[in-house]
Amino acid sequence: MEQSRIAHSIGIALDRFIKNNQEQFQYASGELSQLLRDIALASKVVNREVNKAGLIDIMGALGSQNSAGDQQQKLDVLANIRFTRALSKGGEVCALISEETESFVDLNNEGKYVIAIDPLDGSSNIDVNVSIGTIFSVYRRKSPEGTPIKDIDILQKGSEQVAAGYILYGSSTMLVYTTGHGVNGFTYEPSLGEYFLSYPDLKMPEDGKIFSVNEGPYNSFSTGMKNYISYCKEKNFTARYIGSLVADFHRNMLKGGIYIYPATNKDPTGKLRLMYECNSLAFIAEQAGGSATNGKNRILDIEPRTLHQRTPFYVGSKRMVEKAESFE
Ligand code: AHM
Ligand code: MG
Repeated sequence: MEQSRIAHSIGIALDRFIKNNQEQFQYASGELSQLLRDIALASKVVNREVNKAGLIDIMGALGSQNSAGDQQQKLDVLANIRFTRALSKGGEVCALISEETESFVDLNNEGKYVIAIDPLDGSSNIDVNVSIGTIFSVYRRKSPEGTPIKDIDILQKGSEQVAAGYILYGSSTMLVYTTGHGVNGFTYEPSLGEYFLSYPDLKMPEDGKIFSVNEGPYNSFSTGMKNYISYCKEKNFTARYIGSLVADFHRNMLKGGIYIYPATNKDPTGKLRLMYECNSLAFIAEQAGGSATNGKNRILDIEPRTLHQRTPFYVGSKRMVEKAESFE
């Protein structure tokens, strides 16, 4: 009782919160706690670099492309380096799946965990000073430690996640995560260099009035999707779309809303990546009482076949996701 009171006190530092809640983990050996601390530490370094973006010459395109053919920005590359370094040093992670690398990175250690990460999502917003984010998923490896990494370790369904979270580099920096026991949000205090609990046991409103869709490719949406957008407009819902998944998701989680990236002519299977964009947010949404589907099926039940697989994504308040699906 006392423990849970402390664990949910607003203002508790992230490190202490992780420690106090460690016994909730199914395998409470302290490694997952360390891993979360490693992610938090790397995010502070990335946060510093994001905040310096306009001051030193780290903005702008690097000129290379990532595995999906997108233009890589320098900060994407830097963030990937920071997170990879932090996660490989700790020894808890044996393999890393990243938006920025073609195949998974084998960290050649006895670590029990596999991480899927988008080190800096919303890259088109980096140069224009708009919120961006980091998204991560944590899985337990399935094959015995000390043996080579196998597909069963890497291509796990979202429902197998043991933890997931995101960092939002916004008007303030926030780290939001779940280990399957609800969702908690922490705000970064830059002068102290520490995250503090600001949103204990976050719950997404069951219904909402915000819809977040890029309507640019409207002509190539399915009839169902077009009809759902008409429905939102008839209902006088509010349209809000930043083009940064973490920011759009975070707003809808706090205020009640739906984010949709449907199939389009350009991206017939959707634009967003299952393994390091959708699964993590789907886990968080469900833990907060919301839901996430591909328009028909639960995101967390999709069997991944490839690392960079894409999927249509409907995520947000439960009733809104149900309503959107009913149009498909
Ligand atoms: P990225 O991984 O290249 O940054 O792309 C993912 C981003 C999401 O953050 C965002 O929701 C979406 O792409 C925006 O796409 P669009 O510009 O087509 O609306
Ligand atoms: Mg991304």
